Amino acid sequence: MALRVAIIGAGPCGLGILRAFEQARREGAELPDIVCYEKQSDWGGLWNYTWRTGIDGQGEAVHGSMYRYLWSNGPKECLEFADYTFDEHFGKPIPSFPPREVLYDYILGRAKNSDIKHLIVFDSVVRRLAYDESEGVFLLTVENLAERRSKTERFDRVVVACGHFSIPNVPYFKGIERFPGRVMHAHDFRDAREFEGKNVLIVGSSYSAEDIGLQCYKYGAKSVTMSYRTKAMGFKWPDTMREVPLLMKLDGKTAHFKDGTTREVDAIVLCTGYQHSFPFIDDDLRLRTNNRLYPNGLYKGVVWAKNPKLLYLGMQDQYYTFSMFDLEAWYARDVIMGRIQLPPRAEMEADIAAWQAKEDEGKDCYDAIDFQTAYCEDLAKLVDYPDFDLKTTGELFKEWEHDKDADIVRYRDKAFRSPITGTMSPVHHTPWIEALDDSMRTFLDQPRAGAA
Ligand code: FAD
Ligand code: NA7
Repeated sequence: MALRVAIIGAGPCGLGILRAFEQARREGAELPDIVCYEKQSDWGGLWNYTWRTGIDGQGEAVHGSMYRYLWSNGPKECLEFADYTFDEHFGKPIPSFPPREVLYDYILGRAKNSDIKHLIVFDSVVRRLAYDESEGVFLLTVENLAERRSKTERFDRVVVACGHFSIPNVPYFKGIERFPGRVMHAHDFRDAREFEGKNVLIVGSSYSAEDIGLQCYKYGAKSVTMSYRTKAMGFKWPDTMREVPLLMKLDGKTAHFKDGTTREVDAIVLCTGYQHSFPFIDDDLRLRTNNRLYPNGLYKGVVWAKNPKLLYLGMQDQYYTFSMFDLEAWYARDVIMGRIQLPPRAEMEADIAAWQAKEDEGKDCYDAIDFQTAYCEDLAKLVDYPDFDLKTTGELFKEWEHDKDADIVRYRDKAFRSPITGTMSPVHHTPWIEALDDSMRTFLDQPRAGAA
């Protein structure tokens, strides 16, 4: 009897492994029985924008953390699918930093180009993942949200692709409960225009802080103060943006910082990261990790070493995204199909420890980029995902980091060459800071070079 495989989530990772199976099918392989459960009514994961916050239309926690006017925060040349290029999808070169809608269109373009949608059961949330030792199978309880009915099914293999940027980490700051203005986490941030004319306080010093801070600046905030715990981002911010040490307490509208300075603020956005929180997974199967490049307990960043019939995708902190998810998906597929044999558990655990020790040696973002490039290269050697030049991709990431250091407001105006197709991107027709309209139509309406 064919193996039964469940995939949880139809975001980029879930769609990646469905594509990997589809590729094997096209080449004549016999596939396991596959079903993908997706709690939302549509595919695309975080890229499927929602205006909702808090609870969704089905009474479930809103998955979406993306916001209006979100543009790719890294060059698209660093995330391109090696088996479905931007040129193939758009039929012409497009600029390097597309807005969300454009990347969503690209992700869906590949998905539609594959015969996979019939494998996805939408409006179906996985409520419990357990393992039955006696029979050696997983018990997966899924609730169909439209019918409000649950069922428990047996699966031989399970792939967890539910993402890890949806459950906010929300620290407490003294006095915040009496703050007379808007307080939200980045997960609930949707529209920067809400902060036009306001003095905004951002807590955090990573990607969300950087981008939401810039969004607020771009859409007219009066000032943006960014408070860091460990280290300032250190970019050359515009005059109305600045970084300060950690927020200590709030006294009415007055924010007090660790260096003794204060600032009057009208609104607070906590850009304090997300939790790898999977309450629906039983304790012995549940990934417990902080947001790092090599998560705990996952051999090759994918296989749950304690029970290798369980696989996780996309659980890393991410420089690489779609192409890394694909490499993981191809690897997971081959493990499931028995094309790759795994070593004994002790060997897998030693390998994880060695990678994590290497990660811990890293000093800065350049080391982190090299580390994730090496991780991708390690997977690429093991699978038949189309070859692409990971060294060059890593170098592009470093160039992008330098661009951000040079000008954090203008780094998105640069153009990169695709390591996959060799295509040089055009420079976008409007500098990002002036491009208030993020629609796909406007973005793609690129005058031809030399046109008046
Ligand atoms: P997700 O996209 O989160 O998809 C997971 C899917 O699983 C969802 O559809 C969800 O509904 C479903 N699901 C969850 N729980 C269950 C359950 N119990 N049962 C059934 N279904 C479930 N990456 C980039 O490359 N470029 C960017 O510019 C970029 N910007 C980002 C901005 C923000 C604000 C955030 C939060 C992330 C950003 N990312 C960006 C990174 C992003 O993590 C990846 O691009 C990608 O979306 C991760 O894919 P995923 O499939 O792992 O998870
Ligand atoms: P990250 O990258 O996990 O960063 C979380 C940030 O939050 C980081 O700067 C942390 O500071 C800070 N943090 C966490 N807890 C606290 C407390 N208690 N006080 C102050 N600051 C805190 O999450 P992001 O949301 O920025 O990025 C996640 C994804 O979203 C990313 O892939 C993007 O593409 C979009 P630390 O440095 O640990 O001191």
